Amino acid sequence: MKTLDLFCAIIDNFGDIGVCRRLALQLNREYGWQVRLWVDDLTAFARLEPELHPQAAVQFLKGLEVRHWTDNATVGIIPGDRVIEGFGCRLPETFLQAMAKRQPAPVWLNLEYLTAEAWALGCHGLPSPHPRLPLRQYFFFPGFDPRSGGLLREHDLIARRDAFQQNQTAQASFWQQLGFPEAMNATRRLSLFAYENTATHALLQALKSGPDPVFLAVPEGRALADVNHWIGHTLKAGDYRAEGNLRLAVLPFLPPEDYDRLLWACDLNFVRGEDSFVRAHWAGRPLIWHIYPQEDEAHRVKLEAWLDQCRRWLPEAWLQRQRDWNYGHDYIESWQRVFVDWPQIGAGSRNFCNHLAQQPDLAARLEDFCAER
Ligand code: TRH
Repeated sequence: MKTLDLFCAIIDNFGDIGVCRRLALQLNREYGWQVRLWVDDLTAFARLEPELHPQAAVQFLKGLEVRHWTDNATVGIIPGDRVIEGFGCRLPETFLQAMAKRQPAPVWLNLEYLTAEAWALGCHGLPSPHPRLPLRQYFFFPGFDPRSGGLLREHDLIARRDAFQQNQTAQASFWQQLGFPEAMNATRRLSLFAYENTATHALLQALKSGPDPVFLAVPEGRALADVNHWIGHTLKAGDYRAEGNLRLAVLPFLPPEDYDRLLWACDLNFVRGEDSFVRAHWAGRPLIWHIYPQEDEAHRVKLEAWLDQCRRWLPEAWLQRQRDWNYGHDYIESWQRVFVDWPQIGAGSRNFCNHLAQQPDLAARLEDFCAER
């Protein structure tokens, strides 16, 4: 059995731990790796795993050994066969020295942020020697291309999604369990997970004055501030409001498995960052991506690189909606147009998902990559 030390520093939001947790679980469940997951902020982690004890230095959860990554926590630890540094989080010096002493040295990877940019393909898998120690680190770039590190996708995910999407009773009981059975009566269901955005008001206005009843689920969080501003009221989890043809419900932060079901149950998902963005692809339904804003507008290039991946499957007008959303353009008419173009956008999104699902997933590529070394 292979042993792994996976390190995650939580900068802000949930993406870093969302990805690291998912990867750790999959490597353990599907490849039998024995995983020690080091996380510096267990309180943030506990939002995704409510059973986690934020005060415990060491605990076992869902087959994983979870360690609170504090100063000196790694002193005296013998590193595993493999070490993954999540998103360049920088390993402690003592741990690096322990890695250098180990024979053979662990296969050491830096799991990078997802990007569809061409330069990442050139860097994926490249080694980088440590300046002082006899160690080399490999860059591992997730991506949409068969030559990249791939996308996280559990082996049974698509089958579970299909079973859910084909089962009206399961969907009805899901909405019932969330406290909003009326979602089933709407013509379309949407979810809105995003950062603050000046374009939100136009979206809400378009849904309100749209031709059919639309149900919009808004998980508690940053996007809710814009919704509250538009509605002129402070909504909280569990609240429900009807405005014209818009039916608006506020959800609590869901366990990740329920969040997947929410994506599967909706006809259009607004997602953000990295992990929800990837999960929305696997829903096989249209998605609008709010990319994580970066300094010097670097995210614009990253957004265009993803749009290049979509172009074969989706109409140009839909790609323009992605730009409008990210750049805060508030075009009510364009949202109304979306419902007219729906069949084309829906079929294109499903085809794009099927195309991606034919490729090996990230964990499978990681397993092969490590085994080769
Ligand atoms: O939270 P994010 O904005 O994370 C971001 C990005 O990952 C970005 O790349 C990174 O640099 C930055 O953080 C620091 O968005 P993301 O990546 O979608 O992560 C959200 C996680 O929360 C994801 O795993 C899905 C999960 N989630 C739930 O489990 N339940 C919920 O109800 C919701 C709304 C999300």
